[in-house]
Amino acid sequence: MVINAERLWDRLMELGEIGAQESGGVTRYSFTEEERQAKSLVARYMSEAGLSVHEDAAGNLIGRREGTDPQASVVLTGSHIDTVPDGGKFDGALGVLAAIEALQSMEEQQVQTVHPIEVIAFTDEEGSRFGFGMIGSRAVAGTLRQEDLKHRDADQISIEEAMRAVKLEPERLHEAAKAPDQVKAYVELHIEQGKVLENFNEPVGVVTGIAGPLWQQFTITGQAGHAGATPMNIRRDPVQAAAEVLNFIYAETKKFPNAVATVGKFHTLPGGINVIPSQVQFSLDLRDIDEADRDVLESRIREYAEQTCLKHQTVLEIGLLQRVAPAPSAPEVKEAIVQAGTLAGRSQLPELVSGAGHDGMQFSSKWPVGMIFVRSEEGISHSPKEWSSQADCGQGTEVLYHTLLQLAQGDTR
Ligand code: HGY
Ligand code: MN
Ligand code: MN
Repeated sequence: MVINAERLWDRLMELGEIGAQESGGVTRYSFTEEERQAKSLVARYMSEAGLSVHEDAAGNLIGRREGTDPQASVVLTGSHIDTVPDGGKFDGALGVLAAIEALQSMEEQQVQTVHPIEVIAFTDEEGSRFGFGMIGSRAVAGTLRQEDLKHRDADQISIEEAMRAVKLEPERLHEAAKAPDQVKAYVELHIEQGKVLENFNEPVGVVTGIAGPLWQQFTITGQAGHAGATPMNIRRDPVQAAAEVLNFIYAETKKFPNAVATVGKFHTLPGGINVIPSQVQFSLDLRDIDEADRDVLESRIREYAEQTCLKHQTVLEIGLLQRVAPAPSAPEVKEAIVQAGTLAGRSQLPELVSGAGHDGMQFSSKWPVGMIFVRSEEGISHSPKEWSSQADCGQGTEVLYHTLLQLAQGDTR
């Protein structure tokens, strides 16, 4: 192996201890003490790999390895080290640590590349804290707007306030943006988070495209009342309306071959056992690799929800949290990954779509993007049970090493 799989594994396990939960899962939200500890550990790994390390105006942690041509555009790689609540040790973390491992191995083997290579731990990819994600990669893409920083967490702290609390200056966000001609390509290694590779009995795969997530907040307002004294036929019960809307969402989504719908948050107010709720709020995460299909599904859901809430004499509001377009992989990056697979001893890398969203989606309209997937055991992710084997992580990192060499026009002299 051209990379040190044991070193990578030890770092994965060490990073996984920061934000560890009793469940065995990991919770590391952006702009928190857990994230600060994780970033200083990863910065140490970057230094050990011989990289120059800095944090940009959006809080992205960046390790850079120079190439022989100081004028050459940069090859980007990396992922994120923030997590979902009670998530796993591999989602995001593997992509950052594998990239550091690949660059450290190049350094130890005195391999030179023409293009510089940067590994980035992007700020807040998940969106778990504020309901708005990919903050760091949007900043690098130059698409993060000041108004995006108004999203608030459960304690009503805005992204802007949270950034200032960790000494970031949101008014300087534009400094994190990279112009398209500054970047040659972006490649990310990530766990698959599904069962395709396991079904193929393959440790590593190449991604053909990333499904686009649409996140919405539904609020249905009715009339609070006495659970015992209010006959069913005069209630204006928002939960009854929501139940019919949810059933429609699941049934309608199944009519589209690649669409998925998830209601991850569901909250009733005032929340008394014997009180007909005055209001219900729920989130909708709607995804498809085909944007036209997602648009049709979105409008059917909206129409049905409007009719249903009217029928129940309740008031509907649908708030947009984030809308990310599906992102196709660039042929030249996909080809580099397939070639790298051959060099890593895996000549026929299986191809698959990413159902999960990733930072690379923010770049696909600006510079070539591609992804390498590592098998997830039982396809489980966003869970303490998330797991990939040391061997699979090593294999994936080997493919990343060769991919970076090809993209950065390195030679293994
Ligand atoms: O939600 C996602 O697809 C990713 O885990 N952020
Ligand atoms: Mn995730
Ligand atoms: Mn991820």
